[in-house]
Amino acid sequence: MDYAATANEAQARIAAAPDLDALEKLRVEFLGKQGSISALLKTLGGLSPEDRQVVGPQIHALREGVTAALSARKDALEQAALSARLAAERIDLTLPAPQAPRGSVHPVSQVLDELAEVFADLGFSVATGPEIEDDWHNFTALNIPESHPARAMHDTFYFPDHDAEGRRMLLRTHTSPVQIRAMLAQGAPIRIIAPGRVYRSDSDATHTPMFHQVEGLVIDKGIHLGHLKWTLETFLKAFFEREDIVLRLRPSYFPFTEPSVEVDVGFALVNGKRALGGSGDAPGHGWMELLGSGMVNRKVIAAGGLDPDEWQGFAFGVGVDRLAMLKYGMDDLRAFFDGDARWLGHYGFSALDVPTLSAGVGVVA
Ligand code: 2NL
Repeated sequence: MDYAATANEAQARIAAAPDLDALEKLRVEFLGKQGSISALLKTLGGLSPEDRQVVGPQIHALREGVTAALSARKDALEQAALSARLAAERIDLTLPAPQAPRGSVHPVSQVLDELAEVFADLGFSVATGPEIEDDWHNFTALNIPESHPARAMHDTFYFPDHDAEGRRMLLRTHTSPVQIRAMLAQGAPIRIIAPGRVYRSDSDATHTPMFHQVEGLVIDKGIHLGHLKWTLETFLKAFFEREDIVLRLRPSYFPFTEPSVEVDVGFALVNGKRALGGSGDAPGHGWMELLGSGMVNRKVIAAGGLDPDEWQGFAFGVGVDRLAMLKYGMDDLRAFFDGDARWLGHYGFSALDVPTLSAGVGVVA
């Protein structure tokens, strides 16, 4: 038998195997239990030792040659399959990526950023503090004692349990306690705003049980009502981006300020909506109550650990949600906190619209 010719023929068929299935069939045909080369190996047993010495190595060489050829073809076919897969599954990075859904900045967050920017320019820093407060920081330090009617006015959410020191805990009804904490922690002089969430048990078309407030506090020597008026006027002009903002100061009462001043801003009716600007006394105009403020009560300065004969100050408070509605034209407060993505899509701001004084704190729609 011509083993060399058999080897050549087997090699040629193996090299021509089109895929791994065909290759496996060839392996079975040559080397399987019933395979042709296996059959040749079995014939060795029937040969004389002399013949076996001659034929044996040739058959073994044939088997090794075929085994090597099968292995080489297998590698080649697998490599080709991998190359084909890599070519087919290649990602074309030059294609534009599909637009990912983008979130937007809530108007309250936007306005809080704008307030921080405006007041930073006036030398104020931002102070924050806990939303769960004790009675003393929220009421007593602010000259609102236990029996004071203002406590009932505040419609406070109290916690059922007292803290480790036996203090009654509550959800803060204003951000004033942050300012008390700042006075105690850093002393005078002080120029801070305290923005954040506050809570009152109150719920109707114009009140939500959680809302946002910003308070401001200035403590220094020789501070008077003139500083208060200039600061609020400068703030409102920068925030509403109008030079024609006109203030009207009216006497009022808050336990934490003396004297206390309610601040109204003149508005005009434009297309049935109130637009701030101009004197409220002009024909077709009116006054809108916007801020509460006053000179810090001596008792509150003392509660903040300062000597009221040495330090004076003014303070103010204003609703952030109300400022946002006035500036950006929403008319339903409750929609602010519904979490409706469609509302946010309409009234939300781009995260890239960072308010700056140089570029304008407002956003052109
Ligand atoms: C309002 C009234 C006001 C203050 C808040 C204040 C804080 C300290 C001391 C004194 Cl630590 N006063 N805050 C003063 C006057 C008015 O808010 O109607 N807010 C919406």
